[in-house]
Amino acid sequence: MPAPEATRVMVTGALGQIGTDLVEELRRMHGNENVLATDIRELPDHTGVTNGPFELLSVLDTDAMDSLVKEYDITKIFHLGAILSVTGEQNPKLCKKINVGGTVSVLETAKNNNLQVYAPSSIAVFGPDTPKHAPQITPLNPTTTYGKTKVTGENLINEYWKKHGVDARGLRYPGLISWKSPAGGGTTDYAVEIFNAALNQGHYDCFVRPNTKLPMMYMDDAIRATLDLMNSPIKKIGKSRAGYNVSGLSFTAQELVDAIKDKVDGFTCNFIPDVRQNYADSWPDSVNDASAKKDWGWEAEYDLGKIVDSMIEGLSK
Ligand code: AKB
Repeated sequence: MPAPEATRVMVTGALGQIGTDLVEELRRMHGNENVLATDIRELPDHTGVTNGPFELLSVLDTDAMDSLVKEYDITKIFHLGAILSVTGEQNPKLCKKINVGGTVSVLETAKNNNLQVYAPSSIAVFGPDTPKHAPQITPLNPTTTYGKTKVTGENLINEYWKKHGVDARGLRYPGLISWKSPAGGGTTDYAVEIFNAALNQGHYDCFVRPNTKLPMMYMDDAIRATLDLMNSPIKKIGKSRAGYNVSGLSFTAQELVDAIKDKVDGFTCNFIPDVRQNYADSWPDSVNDASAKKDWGWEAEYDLGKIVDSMIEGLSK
């Protein structure tokens, strides 16, 4: 029997919040030299991503992407390079260009080189008409430009799968909470910033109202969900391949503040909602992830108490 093909992975947007954690885990699984980290930004000295190959890459440069895939003999791409909701509302043209153009680049490269692709979606695909406990299948009418680009991304994945047989998959990520790399440009960033502020200043000005409730997930769960989805046999991947709902937990901003106050003496928080409140209000409180559970066995592990302990421990290192 021929030896199974080695897995060699390319990650776009590798220096971002998800990329930093995902590259570390992929390198642990496949060996440092088999995971090519790429980003539009120069590699700083102080990141874990320095322990293996790194190349500068714009996700819009399909030719350069194709060359790197051939040079490093890549078998799958994790496409994390994207503009998030807040930056997307500030610069809608750039958001459409990077998010839609980048996904097309990756899918074209995958089609031409027979690669598997992971391209994440988001809870931002939902809009104000979505039930507050968001079903897997429901009309997608987001109000943010970012959300619209994520709907387009899901449609592109389905199109490349049906027309060209490209095995592309995605999750609708909730707000992600992690300590290794800062979040940036997103609405759910308050759930990360608050920990840094609590430990460094003892105070946080939160930009959403205390009763704002959103779907959230700890990064360790998100990385596990990503890899479980990608490693599942193709026969287990159903109609939701482009954007599986995955639930972690849901909490209000006030519940998060209270949980941190229990662990950080003297922590205070003011609520000063700004325009980001509108984006949060357009998203559901929680998601129904029955399809992910049924198709490939998804189950979250982190509750709020475990997240708070883990964030405080990680940031205190
Ligand atoms: C954002 O807030 O823009 C992202 C997301 C929910 O996709 N974290």
